[in-house]
Amino acid sequence: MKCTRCREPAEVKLRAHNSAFCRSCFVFFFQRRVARAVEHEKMFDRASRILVAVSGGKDSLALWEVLAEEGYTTVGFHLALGIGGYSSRSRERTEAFAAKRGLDLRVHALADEGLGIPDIVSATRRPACSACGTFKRHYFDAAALEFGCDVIATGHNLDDEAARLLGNVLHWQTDHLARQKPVMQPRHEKFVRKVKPLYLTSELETATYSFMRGIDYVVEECPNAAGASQLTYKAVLDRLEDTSPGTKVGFVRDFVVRGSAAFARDEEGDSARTCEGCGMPSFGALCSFCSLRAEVDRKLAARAKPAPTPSNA
Ligand code: Q46
Ligand code: ZN
Repeated sequence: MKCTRCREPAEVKLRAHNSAFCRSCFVFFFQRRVARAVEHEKMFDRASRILVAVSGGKDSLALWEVLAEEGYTTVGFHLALGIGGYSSRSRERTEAFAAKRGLDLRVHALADEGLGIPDIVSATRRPACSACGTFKRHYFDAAALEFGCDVIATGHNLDDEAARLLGNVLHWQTDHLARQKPVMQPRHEKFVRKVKPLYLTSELETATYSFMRGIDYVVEECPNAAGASQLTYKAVLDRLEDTSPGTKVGFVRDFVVRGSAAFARDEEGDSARTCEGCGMPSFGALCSFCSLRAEVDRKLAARAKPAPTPSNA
């Protein structure tokens, strides 16, 4: 197997692109693919200050490395979720990655407030990923504002986007389909644009890039990911990809190019109020983050109340 670009022996075969690459040509291919997504979708430019949401996994660390090497101004932001050993290892890897490359990393640890994801789940009985999503959205938005960033970049890859799209289509979640874009424009002056530069880059490609570049990332999945329907959708898509390479990239790219406009909606008036708790934009008196925190506080307080003593009457 020869490299499609330079004819040297290839190390990786990408069936979806009908190509094979040696190490240096793969790195070139990967970086160019990310750069093209950024330019084509007008995600940001050289003047932008980019908040890169880094989890410690391969996708977000690979993204951060590519953007930093391309000369973009980046600030890494890691939200430590307080999910036991998984979160400690994720934080360690992220901090080591940033230190080794001299990159600017800011960390916010939920456990410092005594409110990790498991505490929220045990207080409210909400699904972990729903609580986690609410917290991530809030802290990413707040961090962009605090650190003067004008765009938030996340490491969602092609496999994530294809699985999400399949789930949204299977349940005809038209609101979610309207929001499934590689670039989400802000709906309030305190919000910034959200972008996914890896939306056409597969998990296999980010894993290969991370391996070739010696990125030491957290391999284990979050314990709460097990059983998530996303994993089932990914497995189905893997089977389709296996028999018909290029299915995932076609599914996601063609949805963005041809399908998403059908679900576009007028978003004016969304988040028009200011949250009385945190000052961020909200639909009601409290944003969803502050409502969730209030619910946790209420339930913990109720739990802490001494049980009523039986009366003698
Ligand atoms: S970190 Fe959070 Fe994921 Fe863990 S609790 Fe669910 S959403 S699975 S990307
Ligand atoms: Zn709030």
